Amino acid sequence: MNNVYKERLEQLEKMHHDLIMKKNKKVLPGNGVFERYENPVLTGDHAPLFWRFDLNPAANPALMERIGIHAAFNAGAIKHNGKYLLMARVEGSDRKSFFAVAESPNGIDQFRFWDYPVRLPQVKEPETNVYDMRLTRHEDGWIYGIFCAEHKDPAAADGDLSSAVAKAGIVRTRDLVKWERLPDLVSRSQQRNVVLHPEFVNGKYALYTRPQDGFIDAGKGGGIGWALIDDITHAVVKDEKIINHRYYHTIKEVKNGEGPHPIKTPQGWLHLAHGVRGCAAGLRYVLYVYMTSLNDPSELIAEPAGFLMAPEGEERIGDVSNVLFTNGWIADDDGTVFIYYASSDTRMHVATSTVDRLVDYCLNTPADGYYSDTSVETLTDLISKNLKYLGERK
Ligand code: M1P
Repeated sequence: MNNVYKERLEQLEKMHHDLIMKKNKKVLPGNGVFERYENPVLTGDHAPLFWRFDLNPAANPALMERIGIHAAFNAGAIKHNGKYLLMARVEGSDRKSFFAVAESPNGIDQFRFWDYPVRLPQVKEPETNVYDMRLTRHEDGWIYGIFCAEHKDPAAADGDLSSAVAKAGIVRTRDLVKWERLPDLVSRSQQRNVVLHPEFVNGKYALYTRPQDGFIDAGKGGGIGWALIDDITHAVVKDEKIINHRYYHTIKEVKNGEGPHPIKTPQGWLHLAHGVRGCAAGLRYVLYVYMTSLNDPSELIAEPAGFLMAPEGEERIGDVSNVLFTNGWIADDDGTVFIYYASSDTRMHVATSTVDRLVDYCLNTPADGYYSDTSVETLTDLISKNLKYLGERK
């Protein structure tokens, strides 16, 4: 073993160890609805050294990186056997993404990848790329993963090497190690951001969908859809209705999509989603919440105006800048909610809140009035109530 190899290995091992063991702290005072944390929880650099380097000194005397792991983002999340697990979208420098589980004892730091990435069982026509898995522990006893399975568009014109088709791939597992692949979701439109509701509804499986005319563009489609499925082992979207719409001049005018599956609360189902608007800098992705009825999870009962979270500081910059995206959150038994979100298609972060605070935010934050004048009216109302209150205190 030469000195270069030895020194580099020591440095790399120390850096990797320090990164994983770095304590994460809340950024306070925050806005009272949730707290951000100082450090990202998962990045490409969290990938084990034995994924990236050939560690045999005879084969790799300069200890060069052989396989670049570029990013870890858009992670599904689940608590399993007392551990906080992220099902990350890991992207190599070859641009392919794949899934890998990272585990933490506390949900806010020390995320460490399991030794091997997930080897998804393949279907007859294997997809080129896979990403953005939502995990659902369903009342049928299985843990399901629904993800985007992307293929080259068979109808693309000659020379068009970008057009793609998005389908929803479906897998299930009991232990997050052994996976069973079910047939892809059959749907008339392109589907990304498909999420399984955790309970049966009228005896059927229920999916949140996102029907689009194109791979990127919603076209005449878009909105968060809702579809009941007779048989999850041969899932077909027969009827689909939009339960959360896009609107002109809002944070979700271009498109939106369900995040992780909703959390059941005494006041209703609490949903986390992403909304997209266009601007001179391109698309801007933010996170928002809404609630639906316990009796009918497809009935909207509350939606605060605007975003819950938008990119801030270093979150604004990355492979696809100005993007926050979420497909994972964990509601703990004590009511803590761990919101896992990715910034700019590059890294994962956590924010914490509670079920009570998020429900309060949903039910007591004014809804969008869709006009500047209604925004001023809402603001004026709060200002006058506050000034009266402050005056009475004097
Ligand atoms: O690049 C931002 C996001 O773009 C897509 O989002 P949507 O499904 O709303 O079109 C997805 O590719 C997502 O992975 C990505 O983070």
